[in-house]
Amino acid sequence: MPSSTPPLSRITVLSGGVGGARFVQGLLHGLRSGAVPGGSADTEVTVIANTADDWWIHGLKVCPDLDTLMYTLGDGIDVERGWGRRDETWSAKTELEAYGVEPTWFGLGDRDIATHLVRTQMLEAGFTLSQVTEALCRRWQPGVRLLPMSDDRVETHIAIADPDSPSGRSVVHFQEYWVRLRAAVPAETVLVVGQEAATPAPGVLDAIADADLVVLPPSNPVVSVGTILGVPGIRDAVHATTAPVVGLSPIVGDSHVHGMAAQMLTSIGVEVSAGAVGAHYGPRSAGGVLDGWLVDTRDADQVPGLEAVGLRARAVPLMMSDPAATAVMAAAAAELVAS
Ligand code: FO1
Repeated sequence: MPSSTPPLSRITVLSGGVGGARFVQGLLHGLRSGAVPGGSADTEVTVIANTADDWWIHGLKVCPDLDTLMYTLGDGIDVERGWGRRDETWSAKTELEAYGVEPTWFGLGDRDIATHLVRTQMLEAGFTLSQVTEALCRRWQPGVRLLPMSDDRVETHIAIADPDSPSGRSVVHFQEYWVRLRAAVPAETVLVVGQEAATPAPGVLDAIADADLVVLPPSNPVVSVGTILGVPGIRDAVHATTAPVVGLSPIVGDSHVHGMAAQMLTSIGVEVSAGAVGAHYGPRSAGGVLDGWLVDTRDADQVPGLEAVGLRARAVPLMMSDPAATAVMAAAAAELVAS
């Protein structure tokens, strides 16, 4: 490790669900194995999670990205699905269907329901989402400090063309767009309800200001990282932090690796390419939030264009096939902005 490598005592990651969770898992693997220059097993990792996917369903508050991070890092996740619990059963879901209770297209597993019952009871008792998350993590021990982006209610809704509606459009909750519609229809507009009135959760702004490194993992740049940055005060904090800020492209080639980043980028008029997402986040020298941007080796031709707009850029393999491969990505991200 070159002696010039600054120590990484505190790393802060702004994360969505599946992609972000896989990245953080690899980052922790890299820190523990000494693969991340300047980092170690003692490095404190704070994850600021997107909560705009959250949804009240069957009277329960479901927080998909918080739970995917908590279950993945706490080793309770169903790896195939990328959400919900391993060894899950679906008796409650089957009974709800027998009662004809909608939506039947969104399934809560029996084990997962316990998490939502605890969370809903605590919220109704007056605890904040931050306090609930801290309590749930006492069981799961994710190995990071897991913070919701805000304790206020923020929910992403999607406007879609709807020939059956008099206005020709209808608005659906993000979960309906993603789960029932499978993001198969164009998203005309992304509406993040409650975002303007939201405030960063306790500890969020300090975690950004006090970090030695801030990372934007390969989560959805619009409805995951974008919704976190959109909480008033957070984008400014990332722009202003003394820590270097580095991101990893969720787009490889001409599409996303997982999820629906392509549809979301198109809906906000951003080209679906690794370079365009880096430019969308923008270099801090031009008012953006990034110092460095990693693209996949297949997009190496986009590195010069990124450097031309003021970003440090490098092409490395970005397939998070396992924690060891992801650890190499995390190390490359730290190295890119270390000097
Ligand atoms: N995704 C699905 O495709 N089908 C489901 O029935 C479903 C249920 C579900 C329940 C709890 C939870 O935390 C996540 C769930 N998800 C489901 C995934 C969820 O839509 C995504 O994890 C995020 O919202 C998008 O990143």
